[in-house]
Amino acid sequence: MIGVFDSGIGGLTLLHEIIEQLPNEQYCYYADTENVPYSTKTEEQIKEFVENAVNFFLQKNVKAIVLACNTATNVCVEDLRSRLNIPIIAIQPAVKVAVDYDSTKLNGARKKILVCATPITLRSDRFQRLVDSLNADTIVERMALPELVKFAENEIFDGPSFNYIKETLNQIELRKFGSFVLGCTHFTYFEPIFKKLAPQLSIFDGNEGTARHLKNILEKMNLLENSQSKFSIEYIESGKPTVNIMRFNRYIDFIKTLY
Ligand code: DGN
Repeated sequence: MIGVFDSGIGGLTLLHEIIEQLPNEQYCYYADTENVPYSTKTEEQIKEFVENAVNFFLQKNVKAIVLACNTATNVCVEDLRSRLNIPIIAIQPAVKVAVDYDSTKLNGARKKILVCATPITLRSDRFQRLVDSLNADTIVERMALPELVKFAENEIFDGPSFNYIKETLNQIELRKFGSFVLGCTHFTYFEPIFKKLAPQLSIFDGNEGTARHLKNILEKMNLLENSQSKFSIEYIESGKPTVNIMRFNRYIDFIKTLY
């Protein structure tokens, strides 16, 4: 079994991509519904929330844990990797993919990259290290869109969320940018709105790369499930004795419309 964690339903966008690449596995998706959104929490609190999920996964004897939450990656991944002896695969903003795209597709005419993520991700040391590791001439700008997490959790995918993104993008000179990086798994739900408001920009998220990384690691460790009959998904919501499966299925159906 593979444990997939997010503060809420954002990580379902990554789970969907993982299932595309690894269709035979058993999954346990843990949404920390009781504590979402993480933007209003301290790092200490987030560490505690992630620890609860990790302990839950360990009791289930998972073979790998996926942090499908950029915020959790930035706060916890190093500590988890130093303590646990199963693979911890962690999503992070796909800045490098955007840089590679810019340098090949834009014929060297390098433009700025706009990274949209939670305030915690954008101000984290880990994200700063990622930016520092890029070519010095790459310009990365940050934009926090914390309200999008709430819109996503409430299944508000147009109207108020459209206006919120539009008003925020209106405050910047979009023509200076070559691409958006959606550095929060909740933001992938709004990709069609970003596309509509800025059709000239390329959009990247970390889902495809993270799923590929998970596949490579499991392959190397000889831990891939080959038998088709084994596929299953279990959903867990913190603080809730029963899970609203219909709600999860609605998100999964919506994610399918994004691709
Ligand atoms: N989905 C999470 C992320 O990728 O950062 C964060 C959501 C939140 O709780 N703020």
